[in-house]
Amino acid sequence: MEQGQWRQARRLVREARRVVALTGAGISAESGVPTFRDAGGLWKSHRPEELATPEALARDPRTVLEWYAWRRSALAGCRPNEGHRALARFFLRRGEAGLVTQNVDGLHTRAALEEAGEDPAEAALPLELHGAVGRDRCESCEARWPAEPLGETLPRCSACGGLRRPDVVLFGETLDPDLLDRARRLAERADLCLVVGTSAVVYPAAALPLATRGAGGHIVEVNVQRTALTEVATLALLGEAGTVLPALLD
Ligand code: BJW
Ligand code: ZN
Repeated sequence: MEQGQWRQARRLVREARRVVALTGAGISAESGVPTFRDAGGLWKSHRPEELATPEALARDPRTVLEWYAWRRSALAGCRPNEGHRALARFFLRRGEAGLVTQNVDGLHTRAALEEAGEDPAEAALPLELHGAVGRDRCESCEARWPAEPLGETLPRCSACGGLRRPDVVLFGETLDPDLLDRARRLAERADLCLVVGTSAVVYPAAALPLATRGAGGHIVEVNVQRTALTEVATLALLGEAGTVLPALLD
């Protein structure tokens, strides 16, 4: 990567009064979590565009729940990497909330807990726009539980009998309006939006960096390849998040 680009990126980080970061599956790739749309990504071998929809869940709940059970077991061996850690340290140090993620793997939260010790400032905890695969929720009421292994029969809500399902946002489902509101406000107020490891094609998350830019702020992208957002970014740093983020933020 060019020296000049690095200098400029570091200056943007140093001089920004408010920073927001939007992350996607790419930041967890180096932890061994498959991405969605790259070669070898989840989308290819498992057709999640068919599985990750409310229609699939209604039609064939067992298959969808088994797919998530497989995802959970694959995640069990994964740990946060240097990219998650660098972001956690950065926001802890600045004492401001700013981390927004599309990921459901919980690795940002684990990195924040590990970097901050016993009592992490709320600042470093991410807004998880698409939910968390480690939680279940009732399809019909507000009940939520830690995820449990799948048994012989479909899991049901003890309060209302509704289907117990992963607490994630499927295609065509709406995001939690409060979370989305908070993320939008962060993006609008930030003078720098750091966009890490996302193809930036899934809305409304993909619109957040544009909100920063629309309000006069900068976008700095970190990705191993160009994306839908590269054209409108002030800077695009090509490289792996686990290498680029510590160099940029520490
Ligand atoms: C690295 C790397 C390394 C690799 N270092 N980088 C407006 C316009 C058009 C359509 C819509 C719209 N508004 C809403 C829609 C419909 C839809 C949508 O956006 N569709 C588009 C695909 C066109 N959106 C929705 O349905 C959302 N709901 C909603 O808006 O409700 C209201 C509404 C409904 C319908 C119509 C209109 C309004 C909900 C979206 C929920 C997304 N859910 C999923 C699954 C979550 C649960 C699960 O995990 O199973 O979320 S889909 C999947 O995509 C997952 C991800 O969070 C999300 C984003 O993917 P991400 O993170 O970008 O991953 P990849 O694989 O795409 O990219 C990885 C990147 O990393 C690549 O660029 C690599 O190069 C890079 N990389 N290694 C750095 N080491
Ligand atoms: Zn219920």
